[in-house]
Amino acid sequence: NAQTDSALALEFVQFAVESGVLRFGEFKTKAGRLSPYFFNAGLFDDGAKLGRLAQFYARQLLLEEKNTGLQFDMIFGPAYKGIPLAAAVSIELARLGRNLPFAYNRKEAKDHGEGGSLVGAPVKGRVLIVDDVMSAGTAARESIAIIKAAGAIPHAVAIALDRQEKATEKGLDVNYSAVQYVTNQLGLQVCAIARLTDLLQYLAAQGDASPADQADGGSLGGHYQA
Ligand code: OMP
Repeated sequence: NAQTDSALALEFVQFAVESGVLRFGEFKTKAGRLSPYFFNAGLFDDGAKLGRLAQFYARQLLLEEKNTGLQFDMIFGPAYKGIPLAAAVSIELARLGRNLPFAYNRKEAKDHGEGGSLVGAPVKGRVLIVDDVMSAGTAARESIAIIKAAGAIPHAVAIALDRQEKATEKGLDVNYSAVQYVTNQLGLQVCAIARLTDLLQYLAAQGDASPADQADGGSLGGHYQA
């Protein structure tokens, strides 16, 4: 699964830093972990940035297709942040000649109108989940459950950034990464445009030693899992 292309990854990290999406400081993640950096995909907040972001996802997906034979029948964007991402990636893939059905969920089920909590194309076949970041893997597990409940096959997850952190089970850290968990135990292919190691490489190349020095296993609170 280590299909990350390092030139593409470094180009992407630079784009994220320049867009203010990737920031350094002191943050707490959803899993309650302290982190010296945070990736806020909500700050790809104009049409040009969103379009460029979609191009990175599409390039990564085509690379996975070439290297691993990745195939999928439709695209799913989990609420909320996955919705514009999956929409933008769907548009970009169609532009590249791969037009596929697209769906997303709402967080609150609707009791009138079309009803249900899924919107868009029928969720069936091999589904690609498009989301922003994987940390402990909780968001991926939730999307997988939604797709299974719809009777479809969760097949792959495309993310912009793999933080390379430990998975959690019942709220506790385990000794393998979230990506390993999703890949080996849940059977999905994980496609990340960039990973923490690419971010560290980018920082080292910038000659900005401090965040890279900080971002070792220790200051990542022991959650880093290569
Ligand atoms: P997990 O569910 O633990 O894998 O965390 C993934 C989610 O955490 C993402 O979908 C975001 O909502 C959020 N997140 C970020 O957006 N950027 C980060 O750098 C870190 C997190 C996070 O809270 O872990």
